Amino acid sequence: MKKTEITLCLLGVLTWMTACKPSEANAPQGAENTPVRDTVLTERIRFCESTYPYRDGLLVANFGTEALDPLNTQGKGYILYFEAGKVDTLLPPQGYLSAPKGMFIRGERFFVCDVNKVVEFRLDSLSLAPREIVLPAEDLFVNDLAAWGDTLYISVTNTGRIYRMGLSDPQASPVLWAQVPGANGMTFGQDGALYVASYPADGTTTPDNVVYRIADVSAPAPEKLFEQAGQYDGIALSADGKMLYVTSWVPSGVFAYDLTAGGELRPLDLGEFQGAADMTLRDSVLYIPDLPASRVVVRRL
Ligand SMILES: [Ca+2]
Repeated sequence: MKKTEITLCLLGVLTWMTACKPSEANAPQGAENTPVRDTVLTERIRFCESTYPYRDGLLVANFGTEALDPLNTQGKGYILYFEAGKVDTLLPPQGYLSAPKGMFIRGERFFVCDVNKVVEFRLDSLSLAPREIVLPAEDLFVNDLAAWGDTLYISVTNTGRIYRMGLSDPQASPVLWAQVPGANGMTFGQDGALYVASYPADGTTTPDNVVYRIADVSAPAPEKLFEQAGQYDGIALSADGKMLYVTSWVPSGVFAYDLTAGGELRPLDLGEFQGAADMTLRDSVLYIPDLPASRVVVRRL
């Protein structure tokens, strides 16, 4: 599929979702329908795909563009830092980022997924030009990052590829490691199993769009965790490793899955989302970016 076709497909889904969903302002206000009150971050946010814990606060990655285009190359992307009710700019728009997505920090190394590449900044010298780790041309939806030991894993949604790259060698290059349909959000369990959320880049959900578990990174064999298909994006595990949380665009919302008991996904009562993306779970608090709505919903579990 060509880049423009993928863009149009994704934006078609976004337009459809926006058109079909009641806005919050129009939602029924009866007592039984009163939405649960959460903290909602909006200040200086413009199309936020991703959140990441940093120091005592939260990083939020923004496209900064006029229109929502996850494959744009306008160079208006920027990273905000929220802490204790205040917002600062960690990385201003300087042309290095266009549609920043999944982030990862190891020491002073700060990695950000961006369209066809991973951009690596240094936290101790953020004004320096970053290193660009460019993936093959067909890998357009470079999406998320997760590490186990000294190995960084990089997901690509449209090709379903997961690359791995050594962190001990600062000049290492990504090597193809595994294939998971629609590979989007990733997180590691304490036992070293990798969980991968699947999102259909062409907008058409198939039975393959579930959450996968890769039990052994030394011999990757992705297995479906459950059968309930969706358009899954963000993924996180509870501190005790027993509960898995995923965001989904269609059906819309945030869902919990009990890894011990199995069974069905359970929707969390968080109100309406236009597109819940790369969330963070930290100290029993979920930070859920609503990408098209340019807001981050904060909910204590
Ligand atoms: Ca994502």
